[in-house]
Amino acid sequence: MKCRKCGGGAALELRRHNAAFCPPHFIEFFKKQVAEAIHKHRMFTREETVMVAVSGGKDSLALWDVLIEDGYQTTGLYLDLGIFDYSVESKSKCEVFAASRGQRLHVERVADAVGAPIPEVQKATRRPTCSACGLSKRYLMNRAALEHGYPVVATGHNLDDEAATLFGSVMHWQTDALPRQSPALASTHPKLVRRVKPLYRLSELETAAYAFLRGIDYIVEECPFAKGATSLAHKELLNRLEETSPGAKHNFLFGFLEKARAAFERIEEVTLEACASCGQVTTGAICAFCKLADQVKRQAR
Ligand code: Q46
Ligand code: ZN
Ligand code: ZN
Repeated sequence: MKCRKCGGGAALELRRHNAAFCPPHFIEFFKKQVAEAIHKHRMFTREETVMVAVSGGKDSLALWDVLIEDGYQTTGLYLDLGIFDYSVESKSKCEVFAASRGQRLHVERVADAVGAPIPEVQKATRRPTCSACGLSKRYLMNRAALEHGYPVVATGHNLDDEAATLFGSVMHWQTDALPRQSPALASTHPKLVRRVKPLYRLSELETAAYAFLRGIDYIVEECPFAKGATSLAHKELLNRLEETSPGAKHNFLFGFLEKARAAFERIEEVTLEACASCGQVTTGAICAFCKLADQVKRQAR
């Protein structure tokens, strides 16, 4: 196997691109894919400061690293979910990374906002852990960016994540989720910041290779609640498909984005109101996050 660029020994074969790269040229390829994502979807400019949501895992830290390397202005956001040792260790990985790059890291404790750490939220609300966690993360990311005046939040979702989410939405024909599946969600309200996913063109294997080659120290263990999640089953299924036909994941996701997504956009835009309790956007009177936090607090009384 030879590097497509220099003919030297290749370290990584990318079957869906029918190419192989040596370490320096793989890093170059990786950076180009990120640059293309940012450019194509006008994710942010060099004048803006990007708030990078980091979990301590390979994807979000690789994303932060590549943005710093490319000269973007960034700041980190770590949401402490209060998930036992997993949260303790992942927070420390983020702090060490931020300090080594001279970057600012904002830390927010989910328990302070919701009233209990994530493992206890399920008991108080009987809502599946990951659903309460996902809702809280989206809400707190937006709130933190607004509070500190950052116009955009970037997350480390990669091609595998995006293809698996799309697969899940299609399996259940969640037609309201489909138009929201995008590498870049614009701000449609003054209280809503832009949300972008600059790694959507790169596979999980590629972000792992980048993190390894760049010497990033990340948390290898998954969140204990990830086990048995349907999204993991969908990922496995897509991986099996990818093995027999390289490029399957890419075609599935990119085909949707290019040819099908627009068909699901609702003609009638929903009207966003300010939540009567917290002032953030909602389609009802009280936002889903405030309802969740209220349930947790009532249970604790
Ligand atoms: S952190 Fe939260 Fe994930 Fe853990 S509880 Fe589920 S959603 S699995 S990305
Ligand atoms: Zn090379
Ligand atoms: Zn609210």
